[in-house]
Amino acid sequence: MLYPQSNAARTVMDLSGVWSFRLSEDAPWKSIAVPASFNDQCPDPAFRNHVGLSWYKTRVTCPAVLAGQRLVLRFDAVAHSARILINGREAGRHRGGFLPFEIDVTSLLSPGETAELTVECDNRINHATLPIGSESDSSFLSSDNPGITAVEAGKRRQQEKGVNRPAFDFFNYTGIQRPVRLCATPAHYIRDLTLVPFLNGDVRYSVDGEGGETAAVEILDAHGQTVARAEGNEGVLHVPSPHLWEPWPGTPYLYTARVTYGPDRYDQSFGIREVKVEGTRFLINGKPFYFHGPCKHEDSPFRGRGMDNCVNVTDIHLFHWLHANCFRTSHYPYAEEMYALCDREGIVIVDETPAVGMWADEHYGWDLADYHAQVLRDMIGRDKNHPCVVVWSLGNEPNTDVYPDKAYDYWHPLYQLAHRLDPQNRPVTLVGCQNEYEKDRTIPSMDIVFINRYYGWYNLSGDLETAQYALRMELDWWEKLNKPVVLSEYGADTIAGLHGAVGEMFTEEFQVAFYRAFNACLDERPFIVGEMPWNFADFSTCQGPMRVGGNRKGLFTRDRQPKMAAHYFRERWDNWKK
Ligand code: GCB
Repeated sequence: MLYPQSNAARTVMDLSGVWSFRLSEDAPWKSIAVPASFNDQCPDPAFRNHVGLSWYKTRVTCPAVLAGQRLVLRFDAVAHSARILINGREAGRHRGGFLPFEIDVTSLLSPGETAELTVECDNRINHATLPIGSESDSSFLSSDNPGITAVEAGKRRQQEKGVNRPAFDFFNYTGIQRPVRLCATPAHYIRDLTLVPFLNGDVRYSVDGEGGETAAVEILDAHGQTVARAEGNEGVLHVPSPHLWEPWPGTPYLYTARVTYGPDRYDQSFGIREVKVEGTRFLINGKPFYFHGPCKHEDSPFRGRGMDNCVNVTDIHLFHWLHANCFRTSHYPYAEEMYALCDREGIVIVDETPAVGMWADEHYGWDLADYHAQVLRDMIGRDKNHPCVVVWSLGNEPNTDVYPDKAYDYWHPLYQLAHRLDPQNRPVTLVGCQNEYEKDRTIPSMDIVFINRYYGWYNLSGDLETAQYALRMELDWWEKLNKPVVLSEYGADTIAGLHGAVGEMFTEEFQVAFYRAFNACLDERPFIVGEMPWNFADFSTCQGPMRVGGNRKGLFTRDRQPKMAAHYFRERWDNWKK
């Protein structure tokens, strides 16, 4: 799906602002900022912990000058599902909280008039949503388990109250978390555009349009000079002496493909680069690439998971400060603005679906595969033209070792589908959790292996010498696979300002010692092509005995101040060469 654009042929009206909001149909309307998660905007546990439906309302005036145009409402993301009403009448629905959807409102919004727009959100998570949540599970109340303890009775009460536990370790922020726009295009319009660049300067393109027009495509260089031109809805353009898109510290050179399609026009920026796995190496433009950068979350004070360009830009400048070159969109596709920013800043992205929390053995029996395939289709469809995206991640830490064959039968078709869907055929991975890796068939079957490991933290806690012993033993096993391997998560919760000369768990000294111990093992092994500390910044989670005001594994605090480990990585990654 194309990102909204205002240009000579198209108009975009941003509907961001203060809307009205309520958590139940009989509650009074309150002010709410859009886009942002609603959870932290009001000092009320009912907002923070809300489970179920909620309603947003605003008024939209469609300018009279848009008469005769095709009009769509474009929602970049509403978590986790949405029903859209115009003047009280349902105009569309969408399932899933991290990808955009459009609703054609040409016949519902009259140019020159004002309409009421209502968005009904549902933030419940269960075994049929991505990410996964625990829905009412009354198995512990079954007749063969008559001895209900006080705790079990308490759990039953929680279910009656509608507590909805995430099966994942980040706060279930929800609402209209990304921009909403009214977009106008001519009636004959460009629906989609696909670009496949090659290092020799060839760019294969195809234009999907409505209206039977013939497309004309021009490629402009970074100065706006036309360097190639073609007619037809598909073909190959040639850019002479191409400048390549190189990840930081190289130059992330961007071209623009300018498409004219009858009355419509669209400018798509893109980069010329190639990505490939060869033996144990990961190559960008034929050169070995070493992933070094922390994983992220979309998470910041007040906004929750709300899209904010200021937060994104600050984070990417901090990535430069760290000399980092990548991140994974753990654990869901991020807002489109972030990918555009990384295209221009040369930061590489591993793009992940929201398939997280699939650790229960039974999930392979759930009817999730079709929906998961749809999410993968929508994510690749949205992000395929971004040069910064170099790997697709099918999901995070599913259970793949307890029923290895069932797991493989679930994930392998998705792996094949990702390859079929991606016109640039990027490498595909699935991020593996600490498990019985020798039994697992799925993670080793990926193009590039991503593994999350917490030796010395969740296990062998505090004993970094033994953690190294265990990690080395495991890496000996992965070495035999002859594939590139990335340590895609490793880290230790650290309370900023907590120090100790001996450096025990939770101190800033321990966090540094933990990373030193792991990195010493990674540095010994050429098949390790990446280190991705968990996490860039502290982030909000649901409450629990293992979380002190959220997950504290950040190199930075939640308000983006560096801990000692950030300084450690900044030094390690300066002029980084493995
Ligand atoms: C993991 C998960 C991540 C958690 C992290 C942790 O393996 O992938 O979502 O936040 O561990 O800190 O426990």
